[in-house]
Amino acid sequence: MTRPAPGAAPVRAYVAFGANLGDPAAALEQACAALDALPATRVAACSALYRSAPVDVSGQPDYLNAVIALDTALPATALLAALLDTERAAGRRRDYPQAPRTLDLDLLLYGEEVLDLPQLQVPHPRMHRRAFVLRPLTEIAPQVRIPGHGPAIDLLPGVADQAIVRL
Ligand code: PH2
Ligand code: MG
Ligand code: MG
Repeated sequence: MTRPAPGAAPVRAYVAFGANLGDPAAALEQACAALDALPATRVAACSALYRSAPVDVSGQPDYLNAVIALDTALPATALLAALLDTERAAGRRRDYPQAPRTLDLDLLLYGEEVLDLPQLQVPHPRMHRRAFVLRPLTEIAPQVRIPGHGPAIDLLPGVADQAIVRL
């Protein structure tokens, strides 16, 4: 079930922020303000920025990554739509898959739910093997569990070879 009943307790969701074009620090600030302004949603925490080498792509500038914690009563699919709107408002273009970007907002976790929809998979299917997600996520949520993978903190040794620096 992805639609909370009216008055239901908010769900803790985690969103990955990534950018390797433009002014990523400003984009993170704007993204947090935009997410905090969504209906029935507030930003609960935002990690530091991390500089990371591109993963699964080559020949791109380094990324700046972070993770944002939200408490939201929006259904997961409505939250996803809001993330895509926020990307577009920040001038995100999709010239080709994995193109460098001004703002990427990926829904990582929505409570403990597991969703496998055509447009949305939660937990994010690659989050458990990416230091640029696990490092900022465990900074703000050291106890968080990834359904199907266990405590996020236990996954850090497996990504220790990935180049990443906390700024
Ligand atoms: N995002 C990708 C592909 N590779 N690498 C890093 N370091 N950070 C990202 O945010 C990132 C990536 C696709 O969204
Ligand atoms: Mg992404
Ligand atoms: Mg994305």
